[in-house]
Amino acid sequence: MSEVSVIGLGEMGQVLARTLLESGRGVTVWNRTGSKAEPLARRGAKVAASVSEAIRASPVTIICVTDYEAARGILDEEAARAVRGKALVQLTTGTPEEAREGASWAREHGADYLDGAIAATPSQVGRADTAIFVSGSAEAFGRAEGLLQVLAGGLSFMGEAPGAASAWDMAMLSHLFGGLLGFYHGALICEAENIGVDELGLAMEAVAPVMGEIVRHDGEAIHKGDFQNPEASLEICWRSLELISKQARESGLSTEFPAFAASLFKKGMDARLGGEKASALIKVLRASA
Ligand code: FVH
Repeated sequence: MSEVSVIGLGEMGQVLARTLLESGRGVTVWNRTGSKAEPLARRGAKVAASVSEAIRASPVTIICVTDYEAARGILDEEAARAVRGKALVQLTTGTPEEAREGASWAREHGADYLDGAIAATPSQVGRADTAIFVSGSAEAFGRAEGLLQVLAGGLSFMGEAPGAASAWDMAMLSHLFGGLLGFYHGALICEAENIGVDELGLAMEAVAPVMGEIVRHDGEAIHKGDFQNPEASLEICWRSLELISKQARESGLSTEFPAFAASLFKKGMDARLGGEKASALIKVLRASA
């Protein structure tokens, strides 16, 4: 028996398996394209001939493949028989609904199910400050906690609702990609003004805690529904976005990102929210859901 099996050896799965091996755990691996298991076998991993063999090899199995469709395809009838009494940790990115479906499938086949999200890139796995969110069966968490802690010092159990970890993941990814789109547009501005984009990246890292405070204040305002007495009104933010659009036109840059953001804030202006906090834009977004 191994201590843990890892199914899916893409960029992320490779690192998960390697990190567990390096921590001295006994690891069994399986991947659709078998050649990806070879570097891990050289480091001491056992290579299973099938998914069900991998699941049978350990009390805990971690799955990390492209998406839930791939995961559903992998978990065939033979795998369904193998999971009885095992803990299954699904680290494939998916929606809360997919996590709930995964939990039902596991319950139906007698497995303890944990759904999780890795809030890191492969090179960040194994660090004390790396975050993995998991939710679902407390029993499965008890069995997998020590292993997951090896992968991410910032491991958090978000409760027994199977969809909770995915909801956290989707919400944080929404912020990440929104921010990255803004950063890529910022890169265009830097290029137009002969500023190194690497310098912009460094500057953004330095101001991240202050920016994080703004996000925290917005979270509190939205949670309480209190949008009065703004430090930065929705109108002033809209004006800034209009300026970014103007700069893009002046410099012959793409206006796609600032025009999109400004158009959303303009809806806030039209809804007479200009004098409220910028986070009052949530009212517009809720209304157009
Ligand atoms: N890479 C990252 O930075 C992110 C960080 C946050 C979390 N994600 C999620 O992790 C999942 C896997 O991502 P990945 O980066 O490892 O993805 P790939 O390198 O493309 O590897 C994909 C693996 O999935 C296997 N696979 C795909 N389809 C099937 C299938 N139908 N049947 C069996 N296996 C399948 C693929 O196998 P192969 O192509 O090597 O045979 C790889 O093992 C993902 O949810 C991210 O959102 C990573």
